[in-house]
Amino acid sequence: GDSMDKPNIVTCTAPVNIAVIKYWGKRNEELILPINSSLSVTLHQDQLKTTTTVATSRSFQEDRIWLNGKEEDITHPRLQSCLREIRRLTRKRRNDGVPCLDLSCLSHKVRICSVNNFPTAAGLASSAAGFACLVYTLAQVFGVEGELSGIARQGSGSACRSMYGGFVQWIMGNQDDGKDSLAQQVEPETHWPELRVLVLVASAERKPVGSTSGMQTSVETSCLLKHRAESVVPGRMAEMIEAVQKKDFPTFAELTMKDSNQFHATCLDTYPPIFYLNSVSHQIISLVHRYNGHYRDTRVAYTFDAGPNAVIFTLQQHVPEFVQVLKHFFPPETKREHDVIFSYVVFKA
Ligand code: 2P0
Repeated sequence: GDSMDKPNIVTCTAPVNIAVIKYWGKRNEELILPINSSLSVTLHQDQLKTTTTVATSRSFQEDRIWLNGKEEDITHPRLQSCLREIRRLTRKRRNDGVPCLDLSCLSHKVRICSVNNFPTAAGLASSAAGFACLVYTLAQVFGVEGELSGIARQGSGSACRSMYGGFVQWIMGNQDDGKDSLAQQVEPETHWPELRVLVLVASAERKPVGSTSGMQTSVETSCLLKHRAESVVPGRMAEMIEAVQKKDFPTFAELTMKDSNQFHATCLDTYPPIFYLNSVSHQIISLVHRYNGHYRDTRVAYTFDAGPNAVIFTLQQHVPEFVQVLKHFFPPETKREHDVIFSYVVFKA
């Protein structure tokens, strides 16, 4: 066709984030508004990440999406929310007189291709990187800038935190319209260069209960979750932010482990109960406490999301020794039923 039919193509990547104060439970399902604030560490780019390419062209008849090479249903309500909100913002910016590259592209349909470099739905926060990347890439294509975490949040709650690097809080907000439920950087990625993140893959199988339905059941049935959201997390957020700002590893580590444990306790308090940890997860928890106890110092912390994989936080100087300890207790050649630890990967925060 003529030059007007040339597609406009943009590719971006977004990294996974690991929550140290966990998000679990919504007060509004449609807008994805949480019952508590949360805080996470965004991994370094080029580690665990999603890569998304968006193309727009006058010649495309409809919006379409492919995830890891397979075409998926574009009518998914959360996808539709993100597309609608980006197009709304584009229109609004343009009506405000902000110059743009191509006025005609607003009516254009999009084709989206997204790939993860890690297993999807194994509790490795694939939806967080995925929706963050989708929203960011769409914004690039349509030429919109500024606050986008409120849109990413409507794709998947935890995705709003992957819109920023470093240490990021998702402030729950208190408005009914969700306009104040946004992510905010607490410290940039350069803040704590000695911090390391190890991902221990305990199982790459798909998790039994998805986060969205799991947290819904927890909100309906767990009084521990209500207590946590109202009386524990507000104080813990303040302590965690202070620990991050001071680079106080023992406090950061202790809060991280306590918050992971309380999240999994709320899963057990859910009825019917939800089990995300397996025997390997429990062994890792014991090992970390024995290791720290040996030194009478909190040198290593664990955290677990909606799956059995452990994420370990430590400082650079302790990585070689702790990896040796892991190799000793979980030799790679050992065959275990379904919970084989098959990789230790060291990441920079
Ligand atoms: C977190 N998780 O803060 C917590 C810890 C899992 C355990 O955010 O329904 O996939 O899309 O908003 O974001 C997983 O929840 O759920 C999650 P939706 P999401 O990282």
